[in-house]
Amino acid sequence: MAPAVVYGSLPDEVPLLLNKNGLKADATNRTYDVKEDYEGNYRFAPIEEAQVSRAMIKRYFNMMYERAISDVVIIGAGSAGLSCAYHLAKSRPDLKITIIEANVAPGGGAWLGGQLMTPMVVRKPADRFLEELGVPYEDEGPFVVVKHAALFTSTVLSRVLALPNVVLMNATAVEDLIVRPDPRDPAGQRQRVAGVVTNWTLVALNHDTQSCMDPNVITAPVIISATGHDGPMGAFSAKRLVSMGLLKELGNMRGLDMNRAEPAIVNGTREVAPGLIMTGMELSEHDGSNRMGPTFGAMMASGIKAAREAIRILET
Ligand code: 48N
Repeated sequence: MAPAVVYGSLPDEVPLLLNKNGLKADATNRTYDVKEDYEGNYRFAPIEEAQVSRAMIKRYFNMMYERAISDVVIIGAGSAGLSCAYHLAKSRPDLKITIIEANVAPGGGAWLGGQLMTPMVVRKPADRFLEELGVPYEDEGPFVVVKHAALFTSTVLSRVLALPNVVLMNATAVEDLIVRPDPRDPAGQRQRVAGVVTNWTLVALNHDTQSCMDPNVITAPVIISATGHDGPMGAFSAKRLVSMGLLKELGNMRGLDMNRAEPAIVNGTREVAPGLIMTGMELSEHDGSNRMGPTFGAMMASGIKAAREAIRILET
């Protein structure tokens, strides 16, 4: 039996290999004195506390280093942002897709249906996305009902996180946009969004209490903003476009009208500024379209359209 790790001596950096599931395997093939015993003698493999720190630090900061240059950044991991990430990552597995989510918990407003009730209504034909994800629902004719909104959100989130070309940085806020002269404009007059400025969310929310907490940056040729219409940072990019002079004024979301709101959001999903695509309810603030209330099909379809727009831009 190979010796267990002697307490107080960190094992050398173990070369990591990909195993059949794409997970990292301990290349030394050591065996440990472990026992899955629920009768009172459960034994774990030994560990040094610093090994846990190193396992996290190495992966997270390697990821930050590698994703400082991404192909697509998606701001916001709500139903639109996650639907976009799923469709984009599946369609273009070559793209490095980085999701920035301000909350610790991704998912945005899609953990519940309406008024804290749990069922989620999705109008046809957006039920096709539920089929693709394998989310069960009840068919009510013109719409379907997922028994709990969290069933959709947890499913799309898990599918997105399992895709090898997607990384999620949650508890991380986009607190500005990188803008530079658009290289596609021979006159050199047009501005292009070329990345995001980030900080830990708790830092971004506390700039008034501490100075000099400067941000980090991630550059990418395409940014997709899906920051919603409410919440502490809702409609972030739409508001920033106005304050930096790239948008004359906010359209401001109109009253509730499901039949007008959902097609307006999906059909209006587009590149609202060079390099910046907008999707989901943030678009209602940008354009002044109606809100739809507790029906989520437009978020899914808008996210898919945003992914298709990103591919179009990257391929031109
Ligand atoms: O769920 P949301 O808010 O936004 P969408 O557009 O994905 O879905 C909207 C949908 O839930 C509705 O509002 C429904 C359909 N109701 C309509 C109605 O009429 O009321 O997700 C946005 C995500 C959130 O998780 C935020 O935390 C995040 O974006 N976020 C940010 N993340 C990083 N940096 C930021 N600056 C930022 N701002 C928001």
